Amino acid sequence: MDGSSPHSVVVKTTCPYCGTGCGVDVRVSGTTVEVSGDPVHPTNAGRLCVKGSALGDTVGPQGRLLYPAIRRQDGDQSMERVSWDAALDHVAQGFRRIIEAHGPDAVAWYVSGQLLTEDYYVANKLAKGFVGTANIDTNSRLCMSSAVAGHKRAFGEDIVPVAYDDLELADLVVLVGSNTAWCHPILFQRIVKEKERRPEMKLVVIDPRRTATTEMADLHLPLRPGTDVWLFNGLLSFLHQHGVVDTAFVEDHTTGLARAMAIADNTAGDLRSVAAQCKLQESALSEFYRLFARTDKVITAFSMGVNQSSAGTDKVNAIINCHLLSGRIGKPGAGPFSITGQPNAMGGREVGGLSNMLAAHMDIENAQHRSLVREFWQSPTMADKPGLKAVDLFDAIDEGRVKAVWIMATNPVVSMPDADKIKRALSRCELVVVSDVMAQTDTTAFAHVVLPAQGWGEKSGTVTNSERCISRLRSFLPPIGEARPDWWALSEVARRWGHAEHFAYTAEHEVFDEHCRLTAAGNRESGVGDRDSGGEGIPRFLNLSGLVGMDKDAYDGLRPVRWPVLAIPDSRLPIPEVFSDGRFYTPDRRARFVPTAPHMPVKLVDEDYPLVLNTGRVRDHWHTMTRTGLSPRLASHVAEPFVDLHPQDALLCGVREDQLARISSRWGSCVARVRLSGEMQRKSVFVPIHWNAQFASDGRVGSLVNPVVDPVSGEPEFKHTPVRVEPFMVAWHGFALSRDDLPMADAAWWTRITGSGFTRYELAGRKQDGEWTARARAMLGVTDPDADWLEYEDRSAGVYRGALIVDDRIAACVFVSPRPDLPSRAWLSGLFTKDRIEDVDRMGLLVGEPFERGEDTGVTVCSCFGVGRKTIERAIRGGCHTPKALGAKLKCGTNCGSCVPELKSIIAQTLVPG
Ligand SMILES: Nc1nc2c(c(=O)[nH]1)N[C@H]1C(S)=C(S)[C@@H](COP(=O)(O)OP(=O)(O)OC[C@H]3O[C@@H](n4cnc5c(=O)[nH]c(N)nc54)[C@H](O)[C@@H]3O)O[C@H]1N2
Ligand SMILES: Nc1nc2c(c(=O)[nH]1)N[C@H]1C(S)=C(S)[C@@H](COP(=O)(O)OP(=O)(O)OC[C@H]3O[C@@H](n4cnc5c(=O)[nH]c(N)nc54)[C@H](O)[C@@H]3O)O[C@H]1N2
Ligand code: SF4
Ligand SMILES: [Mo]
Repeated sequence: MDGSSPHSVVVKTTCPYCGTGCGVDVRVSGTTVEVSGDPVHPTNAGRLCVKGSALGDTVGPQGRLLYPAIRRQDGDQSMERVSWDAALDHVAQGFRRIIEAHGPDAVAWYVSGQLLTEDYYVANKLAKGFVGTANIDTNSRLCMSSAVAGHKRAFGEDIVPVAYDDLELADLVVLVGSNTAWCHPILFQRIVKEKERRPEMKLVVIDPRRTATTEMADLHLPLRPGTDVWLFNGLLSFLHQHGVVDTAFVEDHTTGLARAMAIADNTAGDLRSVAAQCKLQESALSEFYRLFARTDKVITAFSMGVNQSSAGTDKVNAIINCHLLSGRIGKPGAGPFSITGQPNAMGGREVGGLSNMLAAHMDIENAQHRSLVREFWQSPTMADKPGLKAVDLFDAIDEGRVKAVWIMATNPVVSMPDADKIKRALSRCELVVVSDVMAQTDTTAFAHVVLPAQGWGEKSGTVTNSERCISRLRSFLPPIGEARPDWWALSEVARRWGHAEHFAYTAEHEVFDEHCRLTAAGNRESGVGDRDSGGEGIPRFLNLSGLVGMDKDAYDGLRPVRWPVLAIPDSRLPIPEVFSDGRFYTPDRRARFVPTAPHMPVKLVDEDYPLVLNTGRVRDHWHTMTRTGLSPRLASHVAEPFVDLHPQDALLCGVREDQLARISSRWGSCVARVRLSGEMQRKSVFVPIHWNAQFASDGRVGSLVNPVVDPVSGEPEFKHTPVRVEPFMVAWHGFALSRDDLPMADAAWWTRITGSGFTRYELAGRKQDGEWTARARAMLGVTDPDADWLEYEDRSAGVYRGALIVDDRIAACVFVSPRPDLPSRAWLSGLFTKDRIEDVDRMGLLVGEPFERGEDTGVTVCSCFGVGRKTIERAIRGGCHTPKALGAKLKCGTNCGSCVPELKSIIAQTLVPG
């Protein structure tokens, strides 16, 4: 904290969204929280993307889980508020009863990369060291467990060998299965900025879809989904054939080349067959291979298009193989780079949050590692075999083998594959405990006990970003309701089980210190140039010995620091580039080439399910929307769930743009608005992951997803599920904006988002009986016959408009049509900010469009400055033909830059003649 005056205290903290890990400066005055980028944070140097900039909108009490509660066993089974003591007694007794009767493996934890390192450490220690079960898995299983498995196979330890600075040093950045522009915006901006400075730097994007990221690329390879292993085997073969081999490095520091090479040559030995397999143009593929071959400083960065696949771990190793062969690893500006999704995905890996890991980068299956950790923890009953991975864990709950589960900081009813099965599993489970910050989520609906956790701004601890940089989250707000830190709740249960002295933490820094000491324990890698263990100990690159012994003040003052942090006598010595000495963490200290035999992930596409479902993220929402759903600024960029298809597939499925469609797989179905963006290849459809029962009647795409997993990592195949798409037939489309919450009884389909001073509902229904006045008034809850009620109806056309005015302000409005051609929401939203509705506004409401030209700004494109598409189109027609010119006139794209790719594409579309 640094305070120049008592009125402007700045708290330095870290953004709780993506794994980029930007530093945030917070100023609190009264009830307003102002955020800006931390100018001295090494990650973002003062910048924030739109989600980061809108953090202030998400810290209020709205929707928060305020008190612990237990489900009543009788009557309506509602949740009853109880004291923390009573709730924790209930949890401790319930778990103990099940452990005593059925053994430790009958209980489980399902945790999250959104926990802080301190929470994660305590959860892992409690389960593995004091209950004696490794049934603690995390949503990181769904996210980057393939990267972890790939790193371990190749390097012997889960090490990310690249830092963000390397991206700026690289001459070629290859992004594989990563929509970085939307999902890691500040990282992407760093690449784009560097490319502007050095136009010779090249960006290649490998993604079946056209995305905001491909929009900025020099070369986009829209490969057939799931064919990455062929593509990188082909590259390995190509490099070998063209002599791009670092022979000295390969001979001295690797093993396994011959087998990996044989597989690559056999499966992808010639360009033509790879191009055919990946459905790419041979010329484009060859351009990429040649570019890769001739560029020394190349980084291959990858995320969910690689990891979330039944061939995920092989995809990772196929990429790493190419870097090992060319010796492009352990050098500035070169290496394979797994970009992590969640703010603390990396911290979770450090404390061993996955069910097949131990703590501090040690292995649960290694007896020497186990005994070190057992001794360190003074553990009475140490788990000695890997626990269940997420998909298996919920199967075990479904089958009654696991009878109690404690879910923390994740929403599996939405985010797991085959998500309807998760509902069934939780409804059968004897004891479901959920720790969350929000009261109503699809998962808390199944809880027997809910425990309120502290949210961002309240909680305190550390997170580690994609480049191994540890940053502090600092609290700057008092906890809301009775919210407590997650590590505290876990420690209190441990205390009730008689382990008080081992969980006697009074504050976060004590947990962090213990974690740092464990990374140093038995880790003889204590200095630069002295990487040998001398035959003793357990050498690990993860080493935080330099952070051991911090008291609260030192911890509070901790600046962002990238590990390893070594306690060496001369701490000014620079930390070596990872692997720069060519020594890895396998028993023989050599890296491994891993043979990767390609196979198609999707075997099930057939006449019934002819399309491949790809799922992923949109720019302004975060996962299940529990927090971004609170921000009007973030809500309007993409206001509804959509299904994006190729126009020809849409034709074949009988669905039309802007109509609704049902998407079904063998596992489940959802309903979304049809979009024909031109970004999809034939046979592929894309649906965003964010919508769920809190925000839509039928929007949970997780219910469709094939629960098949990668055989090595256990990561599910989120990107390729066979589906079909059909029209969702309705008689009317509509929307309502209302200051009060509305019941959705009249609609066959609805979605809901937050606006400034209102909630916006998109609606569709089956019953069209012409009685719209009564229906509309009932929908908006208008009972007073003398209410100031405006309406327009054209019965023959099926068009209806109604608005309620209270004290000269608009209170609610509803618009209905047989087609989705409804009035502009942007214009109507603006009316809710007016203190007084004028006559022209009343007329506009009746006519269904603004009376004054220019009042309709259109759908939000730039969320930072609230600039809409129509405003942008007008400026383009007025002569602004570059994103820069638009930025100069309207400011759009000049803050976080996430909308620049969209600005480019709007310019192209607007300037097309006709
Ligand atoms: N706005 C926003 N940002 C986020 C998040 C969020 O919810 N919202 N979540 C965070 C988290 S936890 C994560 S994990 C990251 C995810 O970040 P990303 O991985 O960038 O995001 P996704 O949209 O899941 O998928 C990435 C891309 O993989 C492509 N893809 C699908 N199949 C294949 C394939 O077979 N091969 C290849 N090469 N590509 C394929 C998809 O078309 C998609 O564009 O984002 C983080 N950042
Ligand atoms: N179809 C499909 N499904 C996917 C993916 C995909 O690409 N496609 N991606 C997968 C990936 S990569 C990920 S990471 C997951 C994410 O999926 P989830 O983890 O299920 O999503 P979130 O909405 O982030 O859930 C976090 C929950 O924790 C709460 N919370 C926030 N902070 C705290 C805290 O400090 N303590 C506690 N106790 N609770 C807190 C939030 O309110 C929220 O309810 O989704 C996965 N599911
Ligand atoms: S890129 Fe955006 S969401 Fe990610 S950490 Fe930075 S500000 Fe937060
Ligand atoms: Mo993730």
